[in-house]
Amino acid sequence: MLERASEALRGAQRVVVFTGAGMSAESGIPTFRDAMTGLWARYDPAELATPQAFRADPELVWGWYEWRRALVSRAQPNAGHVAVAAIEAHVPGTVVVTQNVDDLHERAGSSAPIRLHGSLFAPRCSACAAPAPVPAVVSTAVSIGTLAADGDVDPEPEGQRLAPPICTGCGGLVRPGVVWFGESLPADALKAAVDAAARCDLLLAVGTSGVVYPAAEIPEVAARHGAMVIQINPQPTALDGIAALNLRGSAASVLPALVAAAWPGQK
Ligand code: BV8
Ligand code: ZN
Repeated sequence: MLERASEALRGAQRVVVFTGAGMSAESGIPTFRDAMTGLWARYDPAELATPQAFRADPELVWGWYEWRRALVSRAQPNAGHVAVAAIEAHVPGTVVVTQNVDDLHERAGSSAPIRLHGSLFAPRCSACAAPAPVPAVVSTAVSIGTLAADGDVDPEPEGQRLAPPICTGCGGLVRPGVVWFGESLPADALKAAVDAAARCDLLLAVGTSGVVYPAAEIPEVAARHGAMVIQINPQPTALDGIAALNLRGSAASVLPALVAAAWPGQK
C-alpha cells in the first residue's frame, strides 16, 4: 500500500495536500471529535463555533478561542507538518489546503497554505471587520475552570471567560478570524482550493472526517477530475469511498514514511 502511494507521489506533478484537525493531533491540539478537557467538555464545539454563540456569550466564545490560541502557541509542528513541507520542496506544484485554524503548517515551512476556515491569528472587528491586533498575552480574568466533584473550583482552569477586545475604530467587539458554522467561506480561498483540486493529479487527504461542507467537497472535486485520492487517517471516514488508497495510520507516522519511500535518501 505504502509502495503504491509513494510511487504515485514520486510521479505526481501537481499535488494537493488537504488537511484537517487530525494533522495537528500529534502536536497536542484536540480535534473537533475529541472529548475536549476542562470547560469545553460541557460544550459541543459546533455550538461554540457559531455567530449565535458569540452574540449570546462573547466572553465564553472569545475565551475558548484564546485558550485554543494559547495551546497552539505552546505547541510545535509535528513530523507530519514537516513532511508536508518536504513534499512542497520535492514537488513545486504542491498546494496545501487546510481546514485548520492553527499556524503549524506555516511554522513547519509551508509558505502559503490556502486557509478555508481562517486563522486563530487574524482577529477582526465583528462590526466593521477591521483587522485587530493579536492580543500579546492571554489576559487573566475570572476563571471558571471546571467544578471539581466536591464543588471547589479546579485550581488548574483550562478555559477562562475573557472579555473580547474592543475595536479602536468603531467600538465593536473583536471576534476570532475564523469561519463559523453558518458563515460563508472566504470566496477567494474556496475558489483557489477548488481550482487546485481540479488541476491536481494527486490529492492527499490527511486527518479529516470529511463531514463539513463545502470544504469536504475538495477531495471529491479532485476525484471527479481524474486525480488519485489517497487518505491518511487511523479511522474510516466519509472520504473512504472516493480514496483510491486508505492508509490507516497517523499523520506524523505515515507522511514521513511516504516521503522517505518516495525520495529515498533525500531530506
Ligand atoms: C456554510 C473553523 C452556509 C472554526 C470550522 C445545518 C445548519 C447550519 C449549517 C449546516 C447545516 N447542515 C450543513 C451545514 C453546513 C455546515 C456543515 O457542513 N455542517 C456539518 C457539521 C454537517 N457548514 C457550514 O456551516 C460552513 N458554512 O455552509 O455556510 C452558507 C451558505 C451560503 C451563504 C451563507 C452561508 C462553514 C463550516 C466551517 C466551520 N468552521 N472550523 C473553528 O475551528 O472553531 S469547521 C471544523 O470542523 C474544522 O475546520 C473542520 O473543517 C471541521 C471538521 O473537523 P476535521 O478537521 O475533519 O476534524 P474532526 O475532528 O472532524 O476529525 C478529525 C479526524 O482526524 C478524524 O477523522 C480522526 O480519525 C483523524 N485523526 C485523529 N488523530 C489523527 C487523525 N488523523 C491523522 N493523524 C492523527 N494523529
Ligand atoms: Zn470596528
